[in-house]
Amino acid sequence: MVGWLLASAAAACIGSTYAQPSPEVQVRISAAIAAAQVSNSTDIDYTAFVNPFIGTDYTNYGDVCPGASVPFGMVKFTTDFTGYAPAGYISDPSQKARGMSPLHDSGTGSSLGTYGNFEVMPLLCPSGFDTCTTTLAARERYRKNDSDDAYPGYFSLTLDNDIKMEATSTRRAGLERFTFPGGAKPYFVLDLANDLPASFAGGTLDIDPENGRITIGGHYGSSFGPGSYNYQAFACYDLLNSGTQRLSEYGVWTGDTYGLDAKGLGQTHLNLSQNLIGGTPYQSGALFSYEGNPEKVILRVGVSFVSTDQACANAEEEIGTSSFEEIQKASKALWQEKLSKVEIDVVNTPPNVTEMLYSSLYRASLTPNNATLETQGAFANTTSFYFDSLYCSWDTFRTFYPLMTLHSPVEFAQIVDTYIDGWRKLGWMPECRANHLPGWTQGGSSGDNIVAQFAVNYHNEAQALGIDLDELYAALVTDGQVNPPEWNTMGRQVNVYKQFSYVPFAVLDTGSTGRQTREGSRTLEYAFEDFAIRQVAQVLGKTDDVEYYTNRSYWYRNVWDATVDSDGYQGFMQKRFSNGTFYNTDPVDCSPKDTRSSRECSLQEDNQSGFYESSSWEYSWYAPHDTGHLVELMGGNTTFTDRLDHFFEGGYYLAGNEPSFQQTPIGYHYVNQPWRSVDRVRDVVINNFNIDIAGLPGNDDQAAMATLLGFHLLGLYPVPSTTHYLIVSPFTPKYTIHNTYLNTSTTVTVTNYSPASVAYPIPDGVPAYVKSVTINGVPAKSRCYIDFYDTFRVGGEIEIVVTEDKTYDCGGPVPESLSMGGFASAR
Ligand SMILES: *[C@@H]1O[C@H](CO)[C@@H](O)[C@H](O)[C@H]1NC(C)=O
Ligand SMILES: *[C@@H]1O[C@H](CO)[C@@H](O)[C@H](O)[C@H]1NC(C)=O
Ligand SMILES: *[C@@H]1O[C@H](CO)[C@@H](O)[C@H](O)[C@H]1NC(C)=O
Ligand SMILES: *[C@@H]1O[C@H](CO)[C@@H](O)[C@H](O)[C@H]1NC(C)=O
Ligand SMILES: *[C@@H]1O[C@H](CO)[C@@H](O)[C@H](O)[C@H]1NC(C)=O
Ligand SMILES: *[C@@H]1O[C@H](CO)[C@@H](O)[C@H](O)[C@H]1NC(C)=O
Ligand SMILES: *[C@@H]1O[C@H](CO)[C@@H](O)[C@H](O)[C@H]1NC(C)=O
Ligand SMILES: *[C@@H]1O[C@H](CO)[C@@H](O)[C@H](O)[C@H]1NC(C)=O
Ligand SMILES: *[C@@H]1O[C@H](CO)[C@@H](O)[C@H](O)[C@H]1NC(C)=O
Ligand SMILES: *[C@@H]1O[C@H](CO)[C@@H](O)[C@H](O)[C@H]1NC(C)=O
Ligand SMILES: CC(=O)N[C@H]1CO[C@H](CO)[C@@H](O)[C@@H]1O
Repeated sequence: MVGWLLASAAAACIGSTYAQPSPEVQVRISAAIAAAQVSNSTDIDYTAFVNPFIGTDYTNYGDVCPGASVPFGMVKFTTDFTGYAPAGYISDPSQKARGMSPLHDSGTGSSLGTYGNFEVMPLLCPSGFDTCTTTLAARERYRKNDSDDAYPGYFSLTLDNDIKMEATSTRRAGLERFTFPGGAKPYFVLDLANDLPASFAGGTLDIDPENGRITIGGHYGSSFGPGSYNYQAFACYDLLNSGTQRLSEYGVWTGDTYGLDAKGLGQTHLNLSQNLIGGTPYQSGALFSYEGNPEKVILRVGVSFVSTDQACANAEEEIGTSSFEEIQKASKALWQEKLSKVEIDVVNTPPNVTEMLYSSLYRASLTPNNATLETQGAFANTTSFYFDSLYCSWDTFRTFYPLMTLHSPVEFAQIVDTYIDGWRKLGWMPECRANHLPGWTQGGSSGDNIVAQFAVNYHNEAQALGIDLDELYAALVTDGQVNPPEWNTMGRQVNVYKQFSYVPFAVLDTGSTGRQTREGSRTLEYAFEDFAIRQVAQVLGKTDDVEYYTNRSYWYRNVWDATVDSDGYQGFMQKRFSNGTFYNTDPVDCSPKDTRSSRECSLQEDNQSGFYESSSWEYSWYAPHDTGHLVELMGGNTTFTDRLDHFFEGGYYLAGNEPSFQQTPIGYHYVNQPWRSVDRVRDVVINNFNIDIAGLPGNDDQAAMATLLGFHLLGLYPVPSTTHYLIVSPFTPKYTIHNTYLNTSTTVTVTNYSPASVAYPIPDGVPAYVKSVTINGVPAKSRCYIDFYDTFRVGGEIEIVVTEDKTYDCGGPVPESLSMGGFASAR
């Protein structure tokens, strides 16, 4: 997903002499990798290889949150900045910090930002309480140059007045530590009425000076969904650090940008309703100071989506009287447990690959946010697991869940439970859940591909993992059959899809409402979602349904217009009227080569393009379950190969967004030329990813991008909703994936691996192309793909022999395609 309301980002004028984060971050990571390479120890601290700042830049919009979090933490402490900063933090040193806050998402493209509630900003108020700079504009400050720091479980930032802010966290709570320059009286402003999207819809704040506690909370608006939707959030700030700190003054304040700057010393209560006239955000909160000019101040923070009482209880339960160091150590241990599920041969892997891989694996467990027992609205008191920020399924079905499949079925099952519970409570599975609210649907019901991914790979364990497959299937069939009255946030426009066997353009729909755009891409996505239902029907032995949904999964063909020509290539996906006539648009529209920069390519209401956030050039490759037939539609193996080369070399590939993830770099596998995919994936990685702040080509999108890179580095590529993974060419000579639920460990060894192959182009004579694949001593039936059931499920050894010779084909079947007899039976 790209930020569809994205305004022009402020052109920052950055000198080369100063930047963020601190250069020490990379120095520390490089030293840790170098030390691990020398010691050759098996006892490796993988957290030391993680760079949380990758994707926090302000040119590629990675929108990554580098904040302190535990795996899948609800709390992610970071500093909120002015300007375009959807995750709160941005590394752009020309932006100003306005406070640190506990709630954030990571990688979302929402241009207004998401969360950022309950910000606290340390202040120096030399002339006393009434002169404190409480309002947003008055309190924002630059950072100290080259000083931001973060690693798993820890975040810190130092303001230009030398006040340092640090944070560490648990799932629903955390500690903030502030260090003041010697001798200054510490003041803090706490914000009630501001979050990143400026969506305050009313709330209250109470100061209990006796107990040194501030409870705060209210209602706020969706960051990527209907503006009329509100969610509730609460926090509990304990100010006394178990009695070691003494409050001096306290009170409340309100302000605006036009001169309102009122403070109420000694007042303890605010109760504000939504400001219905709109305009600039209403500003309000608490202000307090400490006795005795302590150099350090610690604030304990609990958050909840249920109540202030629960926010306080969460802090008591998860933090209690633990020290900053104790919480940080516990967080680090949780990260080590997640990161060590994938162990590589660090000694012989290029350091940048190690850093990219562990930073990607880190973000692959950073989101979605585990808000179990913190439910509201339709989900209040649910007995299911509950995850927030499924942001969005359209982004994550492709690589995020297929990676989780390899090593984390327990976590995967919990998230599948949250998808099924969405169907139970709201009628359809969630598509995009942002701030506990249904967000905008981008394609159709991509959650179908997520729960199907789980079902086909773990149906034997589903029951033990708490998933009822019959219920999972009922949820799928609802998505596939029941048209919601309004399909902008859930489900699909399945009534007209079923009537016409594609989603027609300009169709009379008398029974439901939604944004009638993206007819080409919606048809393609609905068809692949139908394949997901087909796959689960097959697991459950529902023969009639298998046939029915197999048929529907071929409907992608109904938007193929064989007459359209672009750059000499014939046949493109196009939108179509209900009478069958195609409505042709230029396949170049909405591609990087589109010369009309004002064209609206996302969720806007006009009908210029039939494709979502991409072009027909790109979407014409999209039939992941039936690529073999696509090859035929495009005119056969040679044309397909030429066309795929032209797609990349002619400038149509868009590394920064999801539609290009799928299929294209590995498309050559389907025409039996896997070595071409090896070259192309090297091209994609080397030219688009790196270890610096601009090291992602676009929004991380709840780690969709991170897991894409993870697969590329491991030399695998998933076919979603199946048990298959294509074999490409690992960037590391050896890795082991541990599945602690199945009690299996699988080691992939790349014989003849050369670090010189981590380059584009791969130099002549350097081995990188797959010559043979052996699974537990037995030659694999194909060099091009493996089945989860034969490999990572059972554990053991996979040997991949690579060669410099670009002549080896699949040596057996090419990856499967449904209409050519593929996916014929469930494993
Ligand atoms: C590292 O240790 C392994 C065995 O644990 C050994 O085979 C390998 O040669 C060692 N590598 C280096 C660079 O010392
Ligand atoms: C950061 O460095 C720049 C360039 O050297 C300088 O202009 C600026 O004042 C510095 N900012 C701070 C907060 O020290
Ligand atoms: C806030 O004020 C509203 C009415 O304006 C009242 O209904 C509500 O109970 C008050 N809430 C608190 C916590 O004081
Ligand atoms: C959830 O449980 C709480 C506490 O028992 C109760 O006050 C609330 O009404 C329940 N909410 C719903 C929607 O059932
Ligand atoms: C989510 O939180 C619940 C409640 O603490 C816990 O049982 C579950 O294991 C957590 N899941 C993940 C994936 O962190
Ligand atoms: C599936 O399509 C085939 C061929 O068009 C047709 O014969 C069959 O009746 C269809 N099956 C179902 C269940 O729709
Ligand atoms: C189908 O409908 C479109 C839009 O109304 C129209 O332009 C086109 O001529 C129609 N095609 C046929 C074959 O009637
Ligand atoms: C195209 O490639 C596929 C996969 O290798 C192969 O089965 C097929 O025979 C090829 N077609 C032609 C016309 O060469
Ligand atoms: C590693 O990444 C850094 C930072 O992006 C880059 O400058 C350097 O060239 C990379 N090194 C290699 C060997 O790719
Ligand atoms: C994995 O091992 C644990 C501990 O030995 C055991 O309790 C569990 O049943 C095993 N799980 C499987 C799927 O074999
Ligand atoms: C911008 C655009 O392409 N608008 C078209 C939408 O569809 C109607 C009906 O075909 C056209 O008349 C518009 O030009």
